[in-house]
Amino acid sequence: MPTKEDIINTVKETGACCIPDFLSESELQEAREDLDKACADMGFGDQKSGERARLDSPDLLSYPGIERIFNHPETKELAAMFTGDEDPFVQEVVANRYYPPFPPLDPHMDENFGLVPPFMRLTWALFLDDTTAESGALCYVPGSHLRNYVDDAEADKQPPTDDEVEHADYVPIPLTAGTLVLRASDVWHSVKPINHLRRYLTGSYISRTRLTPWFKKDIERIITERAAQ
Ligand SMILES: O=C(O)CCC(=O)C(=O)O
Repeated sequence: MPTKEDIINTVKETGACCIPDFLSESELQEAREDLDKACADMGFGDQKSGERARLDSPDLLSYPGIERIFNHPETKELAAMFTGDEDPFVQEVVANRYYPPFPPLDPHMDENFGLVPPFMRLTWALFLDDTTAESGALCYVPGSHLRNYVDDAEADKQPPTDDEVEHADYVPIPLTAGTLVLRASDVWHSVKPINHLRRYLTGSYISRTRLTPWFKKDIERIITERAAQ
């Protein structure tokens, strides 16, 4: 059983780490039921094959089976260890439901070169369905997040090229339902073609104390929007 320190070291070194069986069977079932309710309530009641429902709203927290996962003490503790911030900010509150068949997601990164200082932001995803290496696996390039950090010791470090990101060696992460995947938010990733129902909840935690001006503004915007809801 890896310790929390082992888990965080793995995320820092490789960009990702899986924690299987993060939820009990009953928690998993409640999360699935609540995600289906949220999809119906938020306009995806008649989702069709080949469509992706992406819900991006703090309203998801009003569903107890979903809220439990976003406020899970262990994820919070891991995020605090990763960011070095006692109380990192919950930046994203998102749920996804893909109805198969759905095409692969091309290799990409969520954060451009230099946007995120090292280990400032942790993304987690709690998967509600099994994925295999052939169907629906999230893939990543171990160590690629390190390419995205500006490094004072390497003044002429260049951003990765589109070609590098497209042709890197992507490793699939097959997993069972109930697995939590932690990833450095800027690790390069892609998704294999999806041939089965694929649902997950995902969020990100960002350090409050090491924010760059861009993120400071973005977080002020999120706080204002949430207060108005
Ligand atoms: O569905 C996933 O696992 C990843 C989705 C993704 O990379 C994206 O929406 O940018």
